[in-house]
Amino acid sequence: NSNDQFLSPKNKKVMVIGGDGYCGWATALHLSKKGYEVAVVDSLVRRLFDHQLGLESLTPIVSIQNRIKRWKQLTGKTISLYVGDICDFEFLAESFKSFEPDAVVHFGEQRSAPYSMIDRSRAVFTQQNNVIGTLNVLFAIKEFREECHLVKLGTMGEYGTPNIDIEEGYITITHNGRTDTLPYPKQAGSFYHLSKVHDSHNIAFTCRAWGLRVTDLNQGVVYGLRTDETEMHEELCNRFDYDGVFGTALNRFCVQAAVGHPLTVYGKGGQTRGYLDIRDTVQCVELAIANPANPGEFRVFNQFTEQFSVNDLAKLVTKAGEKLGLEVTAVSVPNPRVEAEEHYYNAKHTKLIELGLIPHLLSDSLLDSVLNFAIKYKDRVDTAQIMPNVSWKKIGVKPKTVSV
Ligand code: NAD
Ligand code: USQ
Repeated sequence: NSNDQFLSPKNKKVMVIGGDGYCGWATALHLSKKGYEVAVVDSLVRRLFDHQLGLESLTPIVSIQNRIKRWKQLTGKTISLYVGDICDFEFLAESFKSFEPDAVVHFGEQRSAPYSMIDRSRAVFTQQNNVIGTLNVLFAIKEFREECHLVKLGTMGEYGTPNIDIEEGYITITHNGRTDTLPYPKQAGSFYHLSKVHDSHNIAFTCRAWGLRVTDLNQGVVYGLRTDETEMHEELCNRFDYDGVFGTALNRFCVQAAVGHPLTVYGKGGQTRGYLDIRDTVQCVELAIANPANPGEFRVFNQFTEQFSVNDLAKLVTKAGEKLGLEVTAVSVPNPRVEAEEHYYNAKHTKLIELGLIPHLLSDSLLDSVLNFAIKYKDRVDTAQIMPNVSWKKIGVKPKTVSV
């Protein structure tokens, strides 16, 4: 295997920024299990958002310190922890100098589109946190670890929903008789999604100007809960968001079905996106690390395995729910977002498959297991958090506080 030299995780130190979050925690454990030396860097700001908005993960989650202790006790493996904000360059620089990463996986951003559309201050926070945080990571790599491979989480939402096929990062265009391969046009649909576009531009520039090596993973919507590692112990359990701000479509629908809430289809429900199982998120990141980009290369992968419309998801969850004896209904709620509700969507996603990704496709058994999980924890569901309450059109400068 020509990849053998990369696939050996020996002496490979991976810094997982955002390693206390949904994708980051599962990835940190997976890489640790595979023999990488892992450090989690996280400001824990996500736990603060939950407190501020009065939200809670469906699943109970213990502190990051106790998560890491439990992992050590079960596997003998050490995960280092750096608690701090990557927008604080001094903190980030110290973490780099102390850990000396060979690869950095960057999940550490404010990742909710609705959160970024609550009010002006949340919009500004999102772009400041995400864009400055990523810029700091780029500077830290240049200054302290020039060979380090950055694996950056982007989003499929950077492309929007154009009326032509979506390519992986770049498109070859012939214009007035001349041909060039250019970054694929970006038409993001929220201040959050736009922060990822801004990141991509800054990253592309630093690959060109400084020769950094970066892989941008334009990830679709993630669903699911368990990975081989998080299911080893209840204290390793991942977070699972179902509320109108942080919950994502399929995960929300499973919880709604479990508590007998009508499935919240926004508008016409023809909104189509790429989706993937969280077990594939961890697999994709591992593949990207094991096969690094070349110096100066800004490599872009579309990271999802299947496309669904919101209506497709509602149908699948209704069918799966019926099998478990649940009566599932769907309603069309006025769309709080500004987005196309019926549109063409065909996005390429072959590069990770070429590297060896074996997808876990959305199956009846997976839906059964996520639904059963939702049923298990249904007493923890705060049904008041289910309906969306952030409007793309009504966002204003007045700070929005949450009233009880
Ligand atoms: P999450 O909110 O669960 O986790 C993000 C983590 O980053 C949190 O633990 C948070 O405390 C930390 N963080 C945020 N800002 C930070 C900062 N300035 N310094 C240090 N730590 C910081 O989100 P997630 O769902 O795990 O998403 C992780 C990444 O993957 C994000 O970049 C997101 O945009 C991307 N992504 C997620 C999905 C999805 O469906 N969940 C889909 C596509 C892309
Ligand atoms: N939707 C509904 N009903 C719901 C929730 C969502 O119809 O109850 C619709 C939305 O209007 C949207 C689609 O489902 O058209 C997806 O929404 P989502 O909330 O599941 O996902 P999104 O806001 O796009 O954001 C999530 C993650 C984000 C990531 C993105 C990947 O929160 O971090 O970047 O998925 S992507 O969508 O490919 O850009």
